[in-house]
Amino acid sequence: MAQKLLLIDTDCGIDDAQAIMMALAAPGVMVLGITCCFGNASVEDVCQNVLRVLSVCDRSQIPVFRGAAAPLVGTPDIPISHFGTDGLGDVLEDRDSERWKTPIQTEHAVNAMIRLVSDNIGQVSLVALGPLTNLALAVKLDPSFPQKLKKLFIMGGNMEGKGNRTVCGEFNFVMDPESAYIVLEEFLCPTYIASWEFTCRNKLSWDFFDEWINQDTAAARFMKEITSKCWAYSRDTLTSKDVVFGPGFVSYDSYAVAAAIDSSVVTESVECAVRVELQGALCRGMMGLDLCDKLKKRHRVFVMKECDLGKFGQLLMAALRQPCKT
Ligand SMILES: [Ca+2]
Repeated sequence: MAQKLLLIDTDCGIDDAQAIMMALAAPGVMVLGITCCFGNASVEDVCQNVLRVLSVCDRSQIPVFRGAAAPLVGTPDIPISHFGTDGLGDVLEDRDSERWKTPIQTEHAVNAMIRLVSDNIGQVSLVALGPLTNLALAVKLDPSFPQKLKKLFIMGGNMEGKGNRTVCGEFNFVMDPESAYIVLEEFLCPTYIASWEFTCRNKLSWDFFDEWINQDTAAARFMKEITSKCWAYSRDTLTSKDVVFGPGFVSYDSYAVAAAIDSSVVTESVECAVRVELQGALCRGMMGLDLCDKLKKRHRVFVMKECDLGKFGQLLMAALRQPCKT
């Protein structure tokens, strides 16, 4: 079986760490590199977080690239509370030590993205787990970049107008609406989107979470530690997800990785054109689904709707069984 080549673009918070671990654990998947973007934390913290995840999984040979530190327009509005100030729950020691700074590649993430995909034309699937700034920059630097990709998987946007960052906007898209707009207009490759509502509607139980983090592995101990003091993993704290969709464990970014690893995880999708709203006090950053073809766009994307939770749970469970014995 041919290996699946993945390139992961991330704003590594706790759920990104879960998603990256899922990709690392999947048999038949080769992660060519990980490109970093601001989002859950500063891009500097994001790079360090990725290096920590790779270290825990004994996969430090995978190159990590620093990318965009801010959105295309305006200044970054980085939350300080969701996954802690460092993005990984504010529990890890030796932040900013040379151990986590030295291994960052000197090549810029966007250049690396273009190079790695151009070296493997038609073979690389790009999985985007944060604001889409690096992707927007890539298509502006190399307009042929999207057509060199095999597939694009995005965690971001919304399909019902329900927001988590703003009234109608999902976090990744709201952090850089212009980049989300550019990507959904200019990436004409096969595109699969895990929206916020889709991930919340396919949540797992807290019982699953407890079994998951209590596995006897280095990765599970790491996950247990970084979620230990994080309010987003407290059963007692009501998040907007709980208010709208009921309580449960949602590993947001892992759905995009799961779809990239095994397409049968997604059992139903809506195929339609989409566009990101750039105006408005309530709707800036919202993704609109053009179900009636009003926009007359040629390019259609697949907006995920239903998920095989059994398969998804297995992929997630395997994610924490690392480092893998070879
Ligand atoms: Ca993310």
